[in-house]
Parts: sequence; C-alpha cells; structure tokens
Amino acid sequence: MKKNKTLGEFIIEKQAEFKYSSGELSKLINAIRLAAKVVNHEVNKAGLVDIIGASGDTNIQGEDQQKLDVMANEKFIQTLSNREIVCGIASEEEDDFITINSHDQNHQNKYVVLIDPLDGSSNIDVNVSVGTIFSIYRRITPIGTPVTMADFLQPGRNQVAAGYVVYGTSTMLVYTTGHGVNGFTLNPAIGTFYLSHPNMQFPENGNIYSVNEGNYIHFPQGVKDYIKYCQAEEDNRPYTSRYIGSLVSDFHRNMIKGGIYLYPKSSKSQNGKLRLLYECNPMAFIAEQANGKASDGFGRILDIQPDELHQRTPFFCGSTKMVDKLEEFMVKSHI
Ligand code: AHM
Ligand code: MG
Repeated sequence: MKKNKTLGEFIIEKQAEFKYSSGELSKLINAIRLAAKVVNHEVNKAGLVDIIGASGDTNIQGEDQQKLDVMANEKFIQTLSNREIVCGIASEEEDDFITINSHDQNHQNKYVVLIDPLDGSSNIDVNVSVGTIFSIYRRITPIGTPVTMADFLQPGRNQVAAGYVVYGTSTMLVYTTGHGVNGFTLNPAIGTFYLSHPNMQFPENGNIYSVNEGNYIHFPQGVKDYIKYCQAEEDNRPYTSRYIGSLVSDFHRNMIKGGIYLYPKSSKSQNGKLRLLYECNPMAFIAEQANGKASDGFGRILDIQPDELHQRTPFFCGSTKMVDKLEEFMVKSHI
C-alpha cells in the first residue's frame, strides 16, 4: 500500500467498489470531511472562550458567539445542503428532518444523512474529546420527490455508510461504506487527513468496560450482574474501567484496545439515553464492520425498526465476546 495516502485519494480509489456508483456517495463523504475540518478548527479554539468571549457573548466584531454544538450543526447542514448531494438531513439538534431541493423536480439526489453534529458537548468546557457521528442511507421514496419520514426511519442494517470524527489529542475521521473500517488522522498544519488506521478491527475479546457506574443502582439486574462479573477476580479479570462520557472517544478506545461500552436503560430512563438513529446505528454499523458487535441487550441494534426520529435505545457495543457475555447475563436475569 502506498504510504501517506490522503483521505481524498482513498475516496476516489474506493469509488469503484460501489455497484451503480455515480460518485455521489464519494462527494458526500468529501463534504463531511470538509465540514469536519471547519468544526475541528472551532472546537480547538474552545479553550480560548474566556479570552475571546463565551457563547452568548458578543465578540470583538460585534457578532454573537455561538455555542459549539449549534455551530457544528449549522456547518454540517450548510455543507451538505449547499453541495446538492443529499435529498434530506436529520440532526440530533433539530426537531424535524430537513428537505433539500424540494422545489427542484429534476434533482437526482438519492441519499439522506442523519447526524449528531457534536456528541458529548458537555465535555468541551473541561477540554475533553468530543465527536461528530454520521449515518447515510439511500432514500426509499422515488428520486425527484420530496423526502418523507419513511426515508429516515429505516433499520440500521440499510445504512450505506457511517462514520465519526473524534476531536481528540489528534483529530480523526473513521468511516465505513460496508467494506471494512478505515481511520484517517488530520495533519492540522496542512489540513489534510491521512490514512493512519487501515482496516480497523475490534479485538475479539477485551478487558475494558465503559459505563457510567454512578447509575448502577438504577440498572437492570442483568447489567448489574455483568458489571460484577467484570469486577470479579477470576481468569483475566477484574477488567479495567474506563469511561470518558463521550461515546465517540469511548468507542474509539475500545475498538483499538478491546472493550465494551454500556448505556443501559435504567429505572430513571426506560430506553436509556442514546439515540438509535444518530448515535447507536452508525456506531453499530462501524462495530460490525470492524468485527465487533452492538446489541440492545437482547438483539441486534441494526435490526430495530425505528418509529420516530429521536428514539432512544439501550446500547451495548464492543468486542464480540464481551457483548455476547453481556447478553448472556441479560437473558439469565429474565428467565
Ligand atoms: P449528548 O448527545 O447529549 O452529547 O449525549 C450523549 C453522550 C455520549 O457521548 C456519552 O457516552 C453519554 O452521553 C454520557 O452520558 P452520561 O453523562 O449519562 O454518562
Ligand atoms: Mg449525542
């Protein structure tokens, strides 16, 4: 493999892998790459808010400072809609989906994008990594007509691409188009993403568990039992506990090192916290493409038929053997 391959080169090279490809999906990934760079630039300046003004303040040019999650939402929507490559966008930040080109009967755009523009944004104030998560489907309604809710409420197994950007110690874009998972690291000096993590794979088993243990008392019995199993002194256990509270970063670490991420339902929130369409489905698709597994505790995340845009689901994702074990405990506690 040629060294120092850029994301731009990789996208062009991979275009041939798609049956019926018109280059539209490549353009779409390119648009996301561009928006990610802009958002990265803003996120990196977050620590300067005390110096240049906090969100809600007026900056030196007399413009209002925007909250970063609002800014990220606008950047992704602008970039995707200006380029006329998608027919609809749904965002965790918006109540309803956005229809693109609804007045132009000639448009041929066939993809819809679902996006969580800045996940884990409460971490920004404390200089901890945040991320962007995206998910792409082919529309199911006829090309040239306005999109409908049905185009967005597809089961995750229909995704044609999904990915995330992690704004961490370095900024990375990781994505799949259903042919494995590849990771690209941004060289901030020249604004170029380079292929740094080809063919990413979850280790089959791992020794890290990531969960907000402060909620333990509210967890279902199966999850409590699994956590006790992780902590027991047997075989290669106790496991290590690592929880950033930023899904993208927790997922990214577990994919590289081997681990499981858990966001169960609790007695406080019956369906957990994470959103099926914006967070769980894209991460589940990436996980499966990287030989990992994603479950709601009893079944495959990608097989859930969504009923509404902002639906939540319990989420367990990571190294296959660890998710299998979690499911075993869930089933046992239900017998
Ligand atoms: P957000 O979409 O409001 O940012 O919430 C999602 C985030 C995830 O990134 C993270 O894993 C989780 O919420 C943390 O939640 P908690 O603070 O309840 O542990
Ligand atoms: Mg989120």
